[in-house]
Amino acid sequence: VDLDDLTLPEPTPEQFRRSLLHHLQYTVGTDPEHASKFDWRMALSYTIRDRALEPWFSATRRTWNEDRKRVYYLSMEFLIGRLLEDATINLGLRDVAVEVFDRLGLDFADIADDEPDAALGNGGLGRLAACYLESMATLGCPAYGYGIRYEHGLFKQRFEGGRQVEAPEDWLVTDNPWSFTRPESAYPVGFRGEVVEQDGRQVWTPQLQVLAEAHDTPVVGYGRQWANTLRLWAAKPSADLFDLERFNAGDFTAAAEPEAWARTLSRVLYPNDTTSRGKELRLSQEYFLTSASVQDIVRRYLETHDDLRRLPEYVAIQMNDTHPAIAGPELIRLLVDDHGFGFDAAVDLSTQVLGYTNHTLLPEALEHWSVGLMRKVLPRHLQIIEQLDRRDAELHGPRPEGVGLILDDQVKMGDLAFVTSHKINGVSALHTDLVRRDLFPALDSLHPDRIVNVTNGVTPRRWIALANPPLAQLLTDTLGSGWETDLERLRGLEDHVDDPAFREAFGATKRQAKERLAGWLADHHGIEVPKDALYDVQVKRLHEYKRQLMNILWTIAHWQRIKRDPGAGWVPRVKIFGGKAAPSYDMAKDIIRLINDVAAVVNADPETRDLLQVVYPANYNVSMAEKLIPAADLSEQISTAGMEASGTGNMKFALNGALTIGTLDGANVEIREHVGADNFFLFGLTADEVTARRNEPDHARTAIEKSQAMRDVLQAIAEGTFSPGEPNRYGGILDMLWNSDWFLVASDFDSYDETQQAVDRTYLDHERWQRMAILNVARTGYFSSDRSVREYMSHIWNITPAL
Ligand code: DL6
Repeated sequence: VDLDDLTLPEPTPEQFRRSLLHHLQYTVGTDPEHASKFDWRMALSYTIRDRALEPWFSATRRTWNEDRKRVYYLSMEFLIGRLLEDATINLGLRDVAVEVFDRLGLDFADIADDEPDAALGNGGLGRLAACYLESMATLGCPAYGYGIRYEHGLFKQRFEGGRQVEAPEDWLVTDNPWSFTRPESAYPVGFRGEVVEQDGRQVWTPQLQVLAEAHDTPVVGYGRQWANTLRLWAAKPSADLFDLERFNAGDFTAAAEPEAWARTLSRVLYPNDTTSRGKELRLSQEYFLTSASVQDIVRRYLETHDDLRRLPEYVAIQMNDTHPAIAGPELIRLLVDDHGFGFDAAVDLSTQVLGYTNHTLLPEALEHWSVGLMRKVLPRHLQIIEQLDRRDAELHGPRPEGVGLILDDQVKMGDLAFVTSHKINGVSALHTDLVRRDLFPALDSLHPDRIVNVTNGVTPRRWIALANPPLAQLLTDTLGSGWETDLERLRGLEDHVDDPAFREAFGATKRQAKERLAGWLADHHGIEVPKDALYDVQVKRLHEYKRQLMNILWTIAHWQRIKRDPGAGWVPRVKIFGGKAAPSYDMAKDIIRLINDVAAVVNADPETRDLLQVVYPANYNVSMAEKLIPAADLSEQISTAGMEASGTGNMKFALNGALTIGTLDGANVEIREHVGADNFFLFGLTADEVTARRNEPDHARTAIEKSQAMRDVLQAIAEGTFSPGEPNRYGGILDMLWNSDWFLVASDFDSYDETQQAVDRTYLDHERWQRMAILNVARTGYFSSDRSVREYMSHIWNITPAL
C-alpha cells in the first residue's frame, strides 16, 4: 500500500469544512440542522484527529526504522485536561477551525468548551506528566506515557452549605474520540498465589489473573512534526476469573466476585495526593500499571532485538514518583524467571534502564508496604526485594541503623526505587538538596553520582497559547513567532518595558483575561466580580502545608482593617480560591468550609463589598486553571518553606504576568532568581528557619501573642462571626493554630501581612506594577517544560531527539 496516497493535505478552510461536515454525517450520524453541541464537538474532534494521525504514524515508523531509543514514562496519574483545543493548536489548525465555525454561525470556543476534562490525576505530579508528554512530542523524543484508564477520574467537587461534597467523575460516559482500543495489546497481570522452587528456579503461579488492555491516545507535538502515544491500561477480567461452577450452583454473586475485583483495578483514581494509606487495592493498581507496561516494553524491544543485555541502549523507563517503583523488581523478575538472567546481571541491567523522580518529602506521602501485604499480593516480588536488600548489605558492608529496603516490617518504596535506578531526581534545586540531605543521606553517600536535579517546567503551548490568546498574540506581534518552542525568546520583551505603548498593550491583555474570567464566573457560577480589581489567586490542592488557611486568615484581617477605616484608599481586591481536598482530609475540608463561610459574610457586607470579595468556584480543574491563571495579578505561592517540592502553578502564573507573593520554597526560589528580587514579593521563614522554629516550645502561641492582627482574626472566628449560631465550628482549626501549628501559619503571618500591604502599595503605582509583570513574563522562559525534558534527555535518559 502506498501510504503517501492517504496523506491529507494541509486543509484550506473549504477542505476543513467538508471534513467537518463529512464527520458530522458519516461518523456522528447527524446533520447540521439537528446537530447538538456535543455532535459538533465530536465531528470537530474527528476532523482534528485525522490530522493528528499523520505525525503519529510517521513518528512511529521513523522510530522503528531508525531503531531509536524510546522513553517510557510510567505514571499513576496523567492530568491531561481537554485534548481538542490543544491538538488543534499544535496542528496549526486553530485559525482555520475558528473561521469555519464562524461561517457556520457557531463559536469554536463554545464547542471546544463542551469537552470534559480528562482528570486522571490529583494535582502537580499528574499535570507535570501531561506537560512532559507534550514537550517530548514537540521535541521529537520518541516516548510512551503509560498510565491507567480510570473510569472515574478525580471526583467532582461541589459545595453544600460551604462544605465540600464529592461526586464521581465520569469522563468516559460519552464517547472519547481520542482513544483507540488495542485489543491485540493485552497482557496478563498476576496477583497472589505461590512461589515454588523447581530445578533451582523460583516459579510463581499467580492465583488471580487480570488482563490489561491498551487504549492509545496520540499526543501531538507543536508544529505537527511528531506525535507520541499515551497508552492507558484498562483492566479486564480474564475468562477464567468467572467461577462457572459457583454460578451453576446458583451462587451468582460469588461467581462474579473475582471478575468485579479485576475491574476495580481501573475503576477509580485514588483521590489522595499526599497520603499513602497502604491499601491492597492501591498496591494492586500500581502493579497492574507497572507489569503491563514493563511487559509491553520488553515485547516491543524483542520484536527487533534479540539480546536483552543491550536493553539500556534502547529503553529508558522513568518512574513518576514511587507509585510504579515495583518496576525494578518486575523487570528483574522477567529477566531472571523468563529470560534466564542471573540475579546480579538482571539488577545491573534494570538499574541502567530505570530512573526515579521524587516529588515530595512529606512523610505521609512516602510509600511503604507491609511485608505481609506484599507477600500476599506479590510474593515473588517480595522475594526479589529481600534478595536485593541482602545483596546491597553484602556489597556495602555494615549499614547504619535504619538503612535498607525493609524497615520495621515495611518495604520502603523510595529506597527500592533508589537502588534500582541509575538516576534519582528532585524537581527543583532546593527540593533536590533536601532529597539528598534529609531523605536519602546514606544512599547518596554510597552512590554520590545518582541524585540530580531537574527543575520542573510547564508547556507554553497550553499555558500561554491556549490559555491566553491575547497575550500569545502580543508575544508574536512583538517577538515574532517561534517563542512557543524557544521560550527564552521572551527575554526580548525586556527591550519593550520602557515603551508606554507596549505596556498599554500588555495591560490590555490582562484586562481581556479578567473580562473573560468575570464573564465565565457570572455565567457558570453565578458570581459577579468587578473587572478592575486586583485579582489575587490561590489555586491548588487543599493542604495545610500550602497554607490556604493563612490566606483566608489574612483576608479576614484585611476585611477588619477596611471596616475600621473604609476611606483609606484601599485597592479593590478579589480573592480567588480554587482546589479540592482529599475526601478523608478533615482539616483541609474545614479550611474549605471556612473560606466559603468567610466569603458569605464578606461578600454580603455593604461597607466593604466594593473593596473586597472572596470567590471560590467549585470543582477546580485544568480547564478552570486555563481561565483563572491568565487573569491573575497576584499569584499566591505561600507554602511553608521546605515543603512544596517545586510547584508548577507558580511558573504558569509568572508566565502569564502575575506577580508572586511567596516563600523561599520549591521552584519559587528559582523563579525569584530569574525575575529578580525586586519583582517578587518575598516573605516568611526559610526552610532552615522552619526546622529551627518547630523546635521552639510554644512557637505558635508566642507568635499569635505578638500579632495583634492575628489575634483579632482568631477572635472573630471564635466568636462565630463566620459561623453564626455555631461559634465552635472552627474549634479544631483554632486549637491547632494555638497549640501545634506544624505549618507555621502564625510564625509567618505578620511577615505575610506586611508583604500583602506592600503588594497594595505597589499596585497603586500602575507603571511600576506593569513593568514588574512584564519582567516576570520576560524572565521566566527557563520554566518551559521543553527545557526540563531536554535535561531529562541528556542527564538521565541519554537519548537524542529525532527532530
Ligand atoms: O513535581 C510536580 C509536583 C510538584 O510541583 C509539587 O510541588 C509536588 O507537591 C507534587 N507532588 C505531588 C504528589 N506527590 N507525591 N507523591 O503531586 O509534584
